Amino acid sequence: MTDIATLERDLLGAIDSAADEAAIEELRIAALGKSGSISALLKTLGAMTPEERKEKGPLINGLRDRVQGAIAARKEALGEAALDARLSSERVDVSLPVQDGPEARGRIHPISQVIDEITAIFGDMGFAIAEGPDVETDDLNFTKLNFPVGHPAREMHDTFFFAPDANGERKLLRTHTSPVQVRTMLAQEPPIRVICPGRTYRNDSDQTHTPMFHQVEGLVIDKKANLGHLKWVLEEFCKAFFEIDDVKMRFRPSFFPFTEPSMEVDIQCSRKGGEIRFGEGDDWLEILGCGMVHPNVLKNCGLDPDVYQGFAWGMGIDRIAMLKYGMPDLRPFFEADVRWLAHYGFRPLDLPTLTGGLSS
Ligand code: 2NL
Repeated sequence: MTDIATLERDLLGAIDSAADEAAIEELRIAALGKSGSISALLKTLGAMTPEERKEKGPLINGLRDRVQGAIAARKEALGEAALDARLSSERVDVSLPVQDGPEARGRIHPISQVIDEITAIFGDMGFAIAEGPDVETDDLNFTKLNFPVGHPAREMHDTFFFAPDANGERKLLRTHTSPVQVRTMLAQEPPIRVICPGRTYRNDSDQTHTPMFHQVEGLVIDKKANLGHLKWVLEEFCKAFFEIDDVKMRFRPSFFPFTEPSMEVDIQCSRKGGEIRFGEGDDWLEILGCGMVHPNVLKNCGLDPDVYQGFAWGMGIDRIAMLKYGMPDLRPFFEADVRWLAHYGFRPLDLPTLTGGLSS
């Protein structure tokens, strides 16, 4: 057997038994690479006599062609085998049940849920949503709202104050969301219809009060906005929010510095066995405060009280969330306990809408 024939037999044998694509590549380099065995043979052609070259040339070139062909064929076969192996090991079983994603495990906090519900109801009545900063000026939180400096009503809104800045101004954590409505009146022309949900703060901490809580306030300013409109808006809200067909409401005289007249509002309820139901029975439960915007507030916000009038109301979100969803204690609202949230939370994709149901 010639050297060339021996080399061919050895190479084809090795190619045939190469186990994977890496092994075949190693063989290709060893035979056809720059310093490969076939490349070395090809190089010898240059030093041969023409007769010798005529004889050996076709033999060496034939060897190269057959080895190249064998490598290509083996590579293809190994590639197909590798793909087959991957396809069978990575097969997807489409009959398996879908695994729960984060949207199925996560929960919406009842306060966020109630804000979404309130937004859906007032949005449907044509109200816009306004938001403002938690850190406010004394002017927007108190003075513009007709709490004069030194007035005792300020004491009921004791809050957290920041150190005075270079101008001696002491910023504070807002005690209600009313400054957002003040900002709205200062920024846009009536007619105004806004609701302002958000975090509020007071220096209060006991069984029924947390230093941070949530409020939603509403404001309507127009030339002829009146108390009848206020009563209708609140009645429609209560029916929609508590998901009842009808409800009696009671408006009792009260006092707020920023409204005149001012009222506290109770809704009809029954209390049987510790369970409160709305829209039935002959008991009452206070749920909000409201009134006609005080002329001083209109003036302070750049509106002429002889041209414009309006009404406003405010309520505690945490409290009405507890009432609607039967939660007995306020404190777990802010404890970030996932077990509580798993029990009282809402599914993220069940967005409250008037047509689809607020709380279902
Ligand atoms: C309550 C009572 C109330 C308002 C808030 C308001 C805002 C402006 C002008 C006039 Cl800018 N009024 N807000 C009015 C009446 C009552 O809240 O008991 N909240 C928990």
